[in-house]
Amino acid sequence: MTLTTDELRADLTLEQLRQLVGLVEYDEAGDVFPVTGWDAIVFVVGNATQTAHYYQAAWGMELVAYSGPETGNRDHKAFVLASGSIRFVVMGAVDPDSPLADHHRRHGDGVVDIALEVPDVDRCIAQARSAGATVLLEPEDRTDEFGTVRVAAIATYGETRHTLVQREVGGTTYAGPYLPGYVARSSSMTRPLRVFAALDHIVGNVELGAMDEWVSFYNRVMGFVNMAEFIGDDIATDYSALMSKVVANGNHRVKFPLNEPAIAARKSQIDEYLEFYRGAGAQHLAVATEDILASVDALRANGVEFLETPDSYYDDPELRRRIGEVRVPIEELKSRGILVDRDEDGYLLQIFTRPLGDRPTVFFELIERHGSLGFGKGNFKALFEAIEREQEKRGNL
Ligand code: TYF
Ligand code: FE
Repeated sequence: MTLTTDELRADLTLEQLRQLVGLVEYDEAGDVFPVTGWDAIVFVVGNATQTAHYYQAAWGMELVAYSGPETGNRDHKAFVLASGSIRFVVMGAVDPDSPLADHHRRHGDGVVDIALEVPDVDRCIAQARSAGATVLLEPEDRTDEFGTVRVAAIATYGETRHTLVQREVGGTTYAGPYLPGYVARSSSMTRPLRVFAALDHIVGNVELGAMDEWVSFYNRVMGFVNMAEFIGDDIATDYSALMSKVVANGNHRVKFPLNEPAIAARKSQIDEYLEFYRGAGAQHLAVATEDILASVDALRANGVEFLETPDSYYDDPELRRRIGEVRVPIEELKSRGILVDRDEDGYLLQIFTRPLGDRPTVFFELIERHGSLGFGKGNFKALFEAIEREQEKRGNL
């Protein structure tokens, strides 16, 4: 296997990336829609200038590129932030009549585009079209002094899209800081710690009854496979009031859990999201970190707020027995509120932030994998109870 752009961008070896996000071997020749990895996660926000500052100051990301009025883009400002193999783009309207302003009015801060890097845009679009996907942008070349990229886009759930980015065109790899139209930009901010190493998964919340349709979309259109972990009726009715299934691309670099609300007596956390996002959208972004303890300490010091885990979680003898030995004493996890889960392949440590913006919609998860390829199934009860405590405080339960 050759190095992917992800690894090159992050200066990670394939083995490091495999440990961070759980890659698997697969036969690329049989893939109808080959995906190399994540290209960028694009957010529309109310104030991109300040959001770019937040991702640097709180999360230690690095400003690498920019587009805006000074570069000839009168519609909006866009800041490109990087950390490890992760690239975020935050966009905010400058022109009051920008379509981004309308988008923000409806959805608030959120993810508009989960852009994926692919080796052959035209092949992907031909496959997507034949499988009935909505093509939002036909394949086109974009060129500047740094070279050419070929892009296209297809629609996914809600008003979310997948832009497909081919960075090697005619044997030459694009050498610019992001995409044609963007200029390199850095900032004077000091970054204390690299928190983000790689993106692990992005969860989509879809409407009641739509989960299986979207699982089928990723199967048919993009050749994604179903992963074993899911939340069925059992968990749904007991505490979470949601159902969930997970799809992944061939090598599991890109993983998409998809949630739908389950019919329950109380308003589910997914209903709350759908109400405040005004429809389906990306719910949480899980970021793989090399040291979740150091990351949580640094993030707390920078003012990032996490969901609280009650002491009873750590004192439960059943949990203690199930998780066995992990790399630190349980007290270290307890003092930080970090959750732990174990399955047949290994264990994982994880923690969830409060919603990032004003609406109770998008949030982050930090995850440190030690062999486990799962999503923390053993933590669903404790996690969903924590989310419901927050929902109750907001008056949305
Ligand atoms: O990605 C996952 O499946 C886990 C668990 O609203 C989860 O992180 C599932 C649903 C949810 C929050 C977390
Ligand atoms: Fe998750």
